[in-house]
Amino acid sequence: MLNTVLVIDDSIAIRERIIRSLEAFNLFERYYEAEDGLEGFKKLLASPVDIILCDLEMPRMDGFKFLGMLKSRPDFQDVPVIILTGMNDRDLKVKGLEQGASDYITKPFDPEELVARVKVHLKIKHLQDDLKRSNELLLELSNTDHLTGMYNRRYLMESLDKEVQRTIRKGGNLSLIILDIDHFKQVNDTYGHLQGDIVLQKVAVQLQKELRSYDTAARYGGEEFLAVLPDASLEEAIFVAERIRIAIQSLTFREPLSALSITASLGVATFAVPCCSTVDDFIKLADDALYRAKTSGRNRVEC
Ligand code: GH3
Ligand code: MG
Ligand code: MG
Ligand code: MG
Repeated sequence: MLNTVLVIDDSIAIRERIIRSLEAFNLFERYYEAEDGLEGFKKLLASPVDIILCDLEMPRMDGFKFLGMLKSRPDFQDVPVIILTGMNDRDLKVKGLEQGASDYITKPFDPEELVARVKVHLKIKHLQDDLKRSNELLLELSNTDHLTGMYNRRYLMESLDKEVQRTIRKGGNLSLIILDIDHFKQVNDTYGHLQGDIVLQKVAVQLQKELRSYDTAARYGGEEFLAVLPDASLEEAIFVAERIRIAIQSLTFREPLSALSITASLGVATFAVPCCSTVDDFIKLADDALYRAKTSGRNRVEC
């Protein structure tokens, strides 16, 4: 196992006894020691650990202050702390648990009990870590379009809503580009759906290349993409849209698509009260512009 532990106690003898007990069971790859809470916190900042064993009464920073500091930091909140208390410190044990300690060990301690308790809390810690990772992955998946790896509509709507609220509060520019590939059905009809997917992936990559790092692009629907451009005026957004249009028109493909060339129509809108006051109004504005681009010949930008 690759666990690491931090042992905080002002008594060198106790620290050594604890570490010797743990070493006998090969639970840890690395042991860190500190003589009080302050030194412990410094060590922790330099090297995060999987579990902490912490004395209560220590000079400078005692165990309670250490616990308070640790539990107020989101990055250390989940690290289990086992407090080391004297035989008759019932109130201290309770206070320690109330302040976020996971467990306590009574001094003088029994090595086997110490190891057994440490094992339990390491197991819980690792389950918690797994759960956190799964949640992060799930969140990422729920925001991602599977075909292109771009953000999906769900994420985009959330992020556009935030941008709209920010613009209403603070003013400034906010622009939107909707892109729809022209006659895409023909691509599928001619080359098949799988080749159509490859075209969508390539458009996605190209679109993201033409945007700035703080713009958000997403796959909005089948062959429709949307880009949110914070701090971009209508003129600037039209400029970007035109650049995207040319980049799409210039795309080349490998066999069996080497004869294919595609174009896209783009609608651009800028958020401005009172023309629009909600996300839906804003998208409708860009969508109307897209419709005009389609009806006036395709492969063009309208606003
Ligand atoms: P227009 O120029 O008016 O936009 O014509 P179009 O053919 O692009 O528009 P239409 O809405 O008629 O067709 C869109 C096509 O996009 C139909 C649908 O099968 C295809 N499509 C939607 N999602 C996907 C996908 O994930 N993969 C592939 N390969 N095709 C898709
Ligand atoms: Mg002490
Ligand atoms: Mg469409
Ligand atoms: Mg289309």
